[in-house]
Amino acid sequence: MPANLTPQYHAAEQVFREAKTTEEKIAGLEEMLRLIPKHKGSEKLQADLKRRLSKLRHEEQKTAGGKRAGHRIPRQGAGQVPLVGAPNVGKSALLCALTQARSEVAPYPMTTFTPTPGMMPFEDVQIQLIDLPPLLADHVESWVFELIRPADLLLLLVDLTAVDPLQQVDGVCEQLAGKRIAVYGAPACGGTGNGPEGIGEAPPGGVAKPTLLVGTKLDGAKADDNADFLREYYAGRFPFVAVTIADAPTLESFRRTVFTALRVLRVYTKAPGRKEERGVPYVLPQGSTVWEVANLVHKEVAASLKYARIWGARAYDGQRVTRDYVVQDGDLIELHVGGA
Ligand SMILES: Nc1nc2c(ncn2[C@@H]2O[C@H](COP(=O)(O)OP(=O)(O)OP(=O)(O)O)[C@@H](O)[C@H]2O)c(=O)[nH]1
Ligand SMILES: [Mg+2]
Repeated sequence: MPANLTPQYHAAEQVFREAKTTEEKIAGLEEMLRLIPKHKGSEKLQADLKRRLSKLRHEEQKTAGGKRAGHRIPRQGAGQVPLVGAPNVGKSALLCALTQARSEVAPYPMTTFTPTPGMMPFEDVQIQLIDLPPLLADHVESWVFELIRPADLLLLLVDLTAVDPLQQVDGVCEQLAGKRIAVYGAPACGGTGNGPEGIGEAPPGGVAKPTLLVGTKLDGAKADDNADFLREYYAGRFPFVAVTIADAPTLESFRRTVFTALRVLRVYTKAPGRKEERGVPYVLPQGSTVWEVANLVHKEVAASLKYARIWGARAYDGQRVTRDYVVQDGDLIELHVGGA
């Protein structure tokens, strides 16, 4: 039996044939299915359209699900720090130099297409760096910004051997602003935002991220001059630090700068009566109290906390403090619960 297809149906079929993405193809098939004359003669064709539609939907789900799962990076360690910048500035090379992670490094731009996390050791903590595709590209996928939004700190990389370092920085800031991500100089390293307490003001519906400006390839030609220029140009706006993957001491001090910029502190705990043994520290935001440390140890410890004893830079050894005591980086704490 003939299907007697209408001109509207043929037009929809044409749109479907020209569709490029799975999403467009699905929309095209849905429209065809809507327009197809519903009678016995078109049953076979209807079934065929439904089968193709279901296959495409399945495919879409698989890739969308995969994308979400693959591009969401659970926070680990003392902070989550994406590397952002123009193409070829050395993001992947820096990740490889500072962590055990591997991300392709190449002398040409647009090498990185997927995010790569890596843990950067600093003293007794680890900081999570994330290598990203370049931001100054014709098309930047939206998941890149989704990974930047929850960051604790951004490293904005600029190539010190480039002819246009200013353009690179401004271009990246503009791109981020277009996605409602404002950047401001990390306060712990001398930066200030335009908001209260030197924090950057977030645009409506957006976020503001503390940022370190990182000049790369310091070993390259004219890099010193560009470093001096950028440091001065962005003074008061972005703290500036210059690095090269070719010099280990520079990288060592860079690790410390990143840790400082995160504004976190390390606290060690010991059971009452035990001798001091500094194991893996708890990492908390600066300004945290004994109470917040207790909560990290265990909710029940916090609930029955009576007082604490502290060994640290601002206390005399074993000083008894209350739960509101503000802890310092490196403090050793003994939490006393119940009637102890
Ligand atoms: N001399 C020198 N070259 C470097 C340094 N860091 C990176 N490079 C070189 O710069 C080029 C680009 O490095 P990548 O790490 O691939 O740059 P990227 O920013 O990840 O590039 P995309 O992924 O394309 O955005 C490579 O040839 C690196 O070897 C450095 O400190 N000194
Ligand atoms: Mg790369």
